[in-house]
Amino acid sequence: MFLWGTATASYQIEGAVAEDGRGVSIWDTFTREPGRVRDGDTGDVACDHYHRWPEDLALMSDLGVNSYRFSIAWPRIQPDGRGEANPAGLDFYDRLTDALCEKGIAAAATLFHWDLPQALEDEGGWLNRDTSYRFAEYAAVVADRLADRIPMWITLNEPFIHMVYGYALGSHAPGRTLVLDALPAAHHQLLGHGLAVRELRARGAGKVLITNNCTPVWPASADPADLAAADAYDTLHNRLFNDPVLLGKYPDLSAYGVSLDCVRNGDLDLIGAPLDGLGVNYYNPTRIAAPTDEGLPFSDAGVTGYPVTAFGWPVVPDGLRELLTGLKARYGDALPPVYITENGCSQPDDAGPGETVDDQARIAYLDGHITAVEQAAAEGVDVRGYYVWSLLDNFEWAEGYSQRFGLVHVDFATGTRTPKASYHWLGQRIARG
Ligand code: GBH
Repeated sequence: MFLWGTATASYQIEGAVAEDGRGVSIWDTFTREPGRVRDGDTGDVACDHYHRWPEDLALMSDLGVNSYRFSIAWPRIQPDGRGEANPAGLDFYDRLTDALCEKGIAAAATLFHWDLPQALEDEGGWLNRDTSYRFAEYAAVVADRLADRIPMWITLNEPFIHMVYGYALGSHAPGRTLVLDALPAAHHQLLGHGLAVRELRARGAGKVLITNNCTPVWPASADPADLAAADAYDTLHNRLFNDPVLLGKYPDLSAYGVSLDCVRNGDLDLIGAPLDGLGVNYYNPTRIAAPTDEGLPFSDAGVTGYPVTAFGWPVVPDGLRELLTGLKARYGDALPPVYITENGCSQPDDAGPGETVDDQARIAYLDGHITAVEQAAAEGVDVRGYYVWSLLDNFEWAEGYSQRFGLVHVDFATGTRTPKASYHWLGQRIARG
């Protein structure tokens, strides 16, 4: 059965950051530092999903999705990132899971969508190899409680973005600016993934995946310098995360003046353990040119000539077909079934009070990308699910509440949810199959 779903993430929707024993996450810290997030927004209340989740489940049930991708907040389970589980934290996800089962919506739980316990960041976060072991321990605690009822597990969300924005450029928590020295954060996340897979398997968890954000890389021209730069970008963005999990080895990075000397014997055996699927988040392609400064082996030339979302991201539905057929061409039989675990766009909230947001640009975006998935399937790619980012307007990281990705409008002053035109459109699209 093809999975139609909506996706969310804990810090972006839950709020209730100080309730029921939840510990502090790096995003609690980051959002309190002046100048980090637009308008000083925080996830303290967000969509208040922690209290309003029954309403959100009813919205999904009415929409007609058969799966829901959400993430579990590590600091709710282990407030300091280690040791004894906090029962109230586990209880929250237990209730949510039971309610999903009752509604016949298959849970797809992401274990890490960027809200690391601050106590672990204080010891180096993902730059510290110990965090990988802590992550596996956390995965085991969650699986002990929920593996019998959650059919799909996603270890990490977009380790590339977490490394680049969190550790290389500093625009996300924990706000470090290490540039290429951030690379250990890639390996330690992937090692954490591999160690967690072992714990999940030992507890009979159903399907186990990782979600990577992938982008087709377009060279800016046929100039050899642009081609080489595009290859470098493809290696660092896509292959650095897909090769180790699908092929059990890292791509050769020696040409880029970086090395992964934190890799130890046996790590890649863990990281390369077979998966039941690859989660792919797709937003847009990337156009790359030769480097313009000394720091990086490429520069971003920008995709032009397409419509853009409110965020300014180019809208290229065929890029998703290109990405999927490209993955099949590159990995062949080593590519497991693919699930599009995120796809969607931001659009301004242009409705007056009480009006339905008539988000025609979002409808066109979703329609085009769903068609691209169908085309990739017709070209031989085994795609088994499509999750819209996102169910609700939510806390959009460094952009705060200024970028709205929801199928459902959220009034952040009152918490009121109102389905947008795209919600109604998607319901009909799902019903059509
Ligand atoms: C996802 O990250 C996250 O998983 C999710 O939490 C988040 O809310 C959602 O996307 C929306 O942001 O080529 O300059 O136009 C997505 C990571 C990074 C993908 C920036 C698109 C486009 C930049 N994104 N990228 S550009």
